[in-house]
Amino acid sequence: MADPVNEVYLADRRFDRVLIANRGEIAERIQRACRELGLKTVAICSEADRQASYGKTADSFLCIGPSNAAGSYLNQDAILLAAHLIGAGAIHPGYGFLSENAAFSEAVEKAGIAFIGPEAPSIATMGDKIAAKRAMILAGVPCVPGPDTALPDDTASVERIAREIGYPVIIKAAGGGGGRGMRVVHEAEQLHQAIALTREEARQAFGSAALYVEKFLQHPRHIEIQVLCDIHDNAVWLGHRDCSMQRRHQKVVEEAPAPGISADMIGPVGLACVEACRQIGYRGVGTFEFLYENGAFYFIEMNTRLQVEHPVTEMTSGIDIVRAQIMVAQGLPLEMRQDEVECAGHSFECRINAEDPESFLPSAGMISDLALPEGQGIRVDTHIHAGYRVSPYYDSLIAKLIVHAPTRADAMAKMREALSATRIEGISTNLPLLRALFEDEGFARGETDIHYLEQWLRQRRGQ
Ligand code: MV4
Repeated sequence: MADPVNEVYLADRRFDRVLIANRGEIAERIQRACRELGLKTVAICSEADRQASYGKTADSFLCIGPSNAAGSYLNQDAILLAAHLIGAGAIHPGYGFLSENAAFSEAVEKAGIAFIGPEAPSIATMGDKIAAKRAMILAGVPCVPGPDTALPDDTASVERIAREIGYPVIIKAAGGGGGRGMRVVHEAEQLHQAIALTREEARQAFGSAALYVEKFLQHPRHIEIQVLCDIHDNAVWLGHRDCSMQRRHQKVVEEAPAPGISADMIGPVGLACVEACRQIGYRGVGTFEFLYENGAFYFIEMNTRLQVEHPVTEMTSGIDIVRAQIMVAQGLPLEMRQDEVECAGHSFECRINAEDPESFLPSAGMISDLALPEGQGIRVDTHIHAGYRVSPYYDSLIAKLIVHAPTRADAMAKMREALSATRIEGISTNLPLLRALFEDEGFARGETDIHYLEQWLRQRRGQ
């Protein structure tokens, strides 16, 4: 490397021991990537996870707090203390917990430890959905119609803005995201009450009363673009995913690529995402979330973390996203250029949850017996085993079943086979629901939108 400044920066960010500030399947996934890179691993746990197998395979294992996440996986001081005690040079936050906490990213880096994720200002910008939208408009990323500024207070201006956009509109909290703090408004008469209610919720839940308004899209699909950026101004996008199959903002099935979206349609959007990353000096992995309706893409949010559904993109792109994420955190340059990224075949992921298939209530308890599928094009990311006790303290995801095949129809057939070879005894899971979904003809035709699964569940209950 010719640039001496970069050389220093590179040396500064190198590390040989990674603390994984997470649990469950993703703790195991990150550990695998660390080992492949020759890095030592530090696992942490709460009291509920003392028996977890990710603790046994790590080089160090510390219990840092009680079962409730606030005292353990969200306890920044305890995690930093653990990192100092064991001499970890980096912290990987996984997803959820502290992964999108700007203050944590900053505290970690201030402590001389590499945060395996973006710098605090990038996280903060994307956490403020108005600032995120403004950054995207500046970079040429297509956004949902509506101002990139907070709603003013005066009634007349608000009414004019909504009228200009055209009803229905959606009121969203700047501090919200992931489905929290939003309200649809169908006519002017409902506008002021909706704003008052959403503002109050936003104040309570996010500590900020800032709101913004957009055109409400009634039947969109949810399509994501995965990006990967180093600190040397290189950025690539790794194709797209369709995550429309959700219930109450919890994704159930994801796939890559999004069916029926041609390279011509999405190519310019992917390039705009990469351009946005360069403009804001983004580091690490990220996901641009879009709504897609009537042939057009509309940015809604950017996730600044590794996502649950990253495997479908790994299967189609052949790129180990977690390995790349750790390498860019070390200051290393990306190993691939955009013209070397080639996506092939089709991948599905099913999220297997410990929950009642009718009521969706979490199902805790001991897994008495377990059979997982194997074979060509089949991947299972999980932390469970026979004798494992599913804890009521954390989210109900217990395994991700991922398949890859040449075509979407082949991948669906492989998923049907993989689901039928999966047996989890002792607790309830959503396996029956997933099996039925992969028999659904509308889904097979790729005729889904963000409401499809909820409508399908209602119809199924009606029968
Ligand atoms: C929208 C929308 C329709 N129009 N914005 C929900 C989660 C958050 N990320 C944004 N969300 C939505 N924003 C406009 N202008 C519909 C949703 C939405 C949704 C989006 C993605 C996946 C599932 C969803 C379920 C309900 C509503």
